[in-house]
Amino acid sequence: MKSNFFKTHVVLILTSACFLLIQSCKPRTTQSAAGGDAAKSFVAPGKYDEFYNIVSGGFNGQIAIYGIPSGRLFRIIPVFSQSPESGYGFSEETKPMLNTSHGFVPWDDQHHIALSQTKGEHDGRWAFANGNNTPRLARIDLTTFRTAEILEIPNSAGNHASPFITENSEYIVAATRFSVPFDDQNGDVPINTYKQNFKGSISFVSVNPTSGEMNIAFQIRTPGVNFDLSRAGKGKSHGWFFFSCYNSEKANTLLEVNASAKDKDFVMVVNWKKAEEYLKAGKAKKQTVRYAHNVYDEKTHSATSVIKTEVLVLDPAQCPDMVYLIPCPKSPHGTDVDPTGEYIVASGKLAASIPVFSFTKLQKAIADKVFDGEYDGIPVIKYEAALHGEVVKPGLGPLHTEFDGKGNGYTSMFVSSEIVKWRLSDLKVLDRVPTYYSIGHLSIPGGPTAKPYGKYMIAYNKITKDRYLPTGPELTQSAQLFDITGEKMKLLLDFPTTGEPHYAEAIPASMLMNKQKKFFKIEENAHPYVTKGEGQAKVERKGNQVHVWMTSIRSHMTPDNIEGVKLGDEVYFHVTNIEQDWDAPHGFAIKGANNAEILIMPGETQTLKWVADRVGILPFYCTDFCSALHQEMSGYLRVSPVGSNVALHYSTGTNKPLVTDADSAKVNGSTSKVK
Ligand code: RUQ
Ligand code: CUA
Repeated sequence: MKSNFFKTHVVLILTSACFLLIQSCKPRTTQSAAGGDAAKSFVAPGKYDEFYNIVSGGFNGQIAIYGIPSGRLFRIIPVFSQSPESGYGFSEETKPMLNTSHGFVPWDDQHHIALSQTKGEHDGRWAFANGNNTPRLARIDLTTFRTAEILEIPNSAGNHASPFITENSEYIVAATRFSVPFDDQNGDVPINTYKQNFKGSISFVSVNPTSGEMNIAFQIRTPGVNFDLSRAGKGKSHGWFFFSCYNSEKANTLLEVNASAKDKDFVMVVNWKKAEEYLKAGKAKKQTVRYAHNVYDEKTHSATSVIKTEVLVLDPAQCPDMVYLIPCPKSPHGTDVDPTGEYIVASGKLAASIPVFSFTKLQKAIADKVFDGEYDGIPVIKYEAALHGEVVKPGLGPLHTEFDGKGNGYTSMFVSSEIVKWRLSDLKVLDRVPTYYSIGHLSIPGGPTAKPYGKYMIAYNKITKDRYLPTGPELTQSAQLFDITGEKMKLLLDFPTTGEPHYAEAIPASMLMNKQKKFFKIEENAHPYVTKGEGQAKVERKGNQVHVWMTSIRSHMTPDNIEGVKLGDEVYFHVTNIEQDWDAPHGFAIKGANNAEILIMPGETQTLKWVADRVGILPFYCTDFCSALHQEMSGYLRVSPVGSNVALHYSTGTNKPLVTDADSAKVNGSTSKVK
């Protein structure tokens, strides 16, 4: 993002130098922004925040949860990236979550968040997230704050315009950033045959209203443009989707210049109700593809990964009245729909104004066929015919717009480092406030819904220069909190963020805090290696695999002495946390573990695979400070040479006498057992 924009900036300087000379793009100094309002962002110790802020992590592939207005960080949810902290992506149960048609892909680049909606408002059930690198969508369960599902997207290369959601969570979309040859085509073609061979795709992913499970309902094959962002229509524009696209030039090299050649790119308008009709009428073609669908089951506490092989593709050429284009100035980035569904705001990164389209006018233009020719067979609506008007001289580098529900839009300006507030009705600029520095996305709680909660606005900045204590070559990214209750926006607080946030949503604390999962019921645990009580703990050998059925409870593990493991054995520690209490996780780690530790929630079973790489005594212990005797929560594993006659033996609480290896089979004690 950063480097792209620096390049963009260079192009901008080259192409519109005089424009830049009259408009200062330098942010004002830190001094002039000093202030903030401690009282308004202060959440007293022991008090709760008003909102959960669910923030994308960018290149860390995770999601972070902050409190608003305090800016306090509560949790990092591993989504597309492995987490050594929890064992996500390392434990045997969670590894399948990161399976793809490319194999195990343990990281991604996570840009956008969409919260589930009912009737255009947040319903507090799920958060959806995109993986921009290896095209994927994730669903996070907001009762556990954990990743519940990951779906790979075929015919796609860079899932950037995603996940945007319809007002009843009918669909989330995934539109490809890079056009490429489709998965069933021979992709071994010269890159300079882009114009003939490269195609774009938009996936409509259905969301099961009860379980939340995602499935690719259909895809639309599009001209070979780059999709950037999108928004669903709402209210009067329900049934429609809007996508910004750039590189209508179909350049395949030096895009910074070649994809900015034309005066206008497009907003692609999709009538998805129409698409559903075509689908029903059998107009979609079945295409052979390969993509992974990974689901985590909270009963077996395990994920499964299934490779799917078919997708339904609609071709706009065979489906009239399904797709239209509206010309849009200069490489549009965000395309945002206001709470009423009437206005569609498209932000051309290189444009000097912000066009605002009217859904009513758009419908009329379509009905009257006020077209300006075609692009790859898709009708292009006359710019003026769909235009409500332009916000004139808003600033430089408009990216994204959010709404306060009171008739105003707030647009982030990357190049001039500011947020500009303007009125939807007459497009008048009302206020501007500097950001520190180079803002990307911004978020107003409920901003993308039909009923924004307003009150706060959060800016997510790419660059912080002089705002924080420096930390070597890389400085922190950060967010800034503004009060938007008055006519003028007011800076309240700076807070550093983890990763590089792109989009975020915020939802009232009251919608989530009372429905949090406190623990998993042990009697419902259907894990194949569950141990429901200490009496069931055991160790069994299967060839060179040793399976340990282990329990954890404050403050010991059962078994805690294990002997008879041989060099080279694969040991699977299946640890069940048998606590039935809120916030009582236990960890498990063993010396030399070359994957991670695991963190096991109450009532849950997780498995750590470990290979005995040396002869000796290897301690294991709990990594989560769980009680006054947490340091005592530990055990020993003995590894003997291959061919040794030490029998497999496990015990807890048995202070067995010194025995010879040959004698070990005769050992007796309360829970001492020999296999
Ligand atoms: S983008 S900073 Cu990846 Cu959403 Cu605009
Ligand atoms: Cu369990 Cu520390």
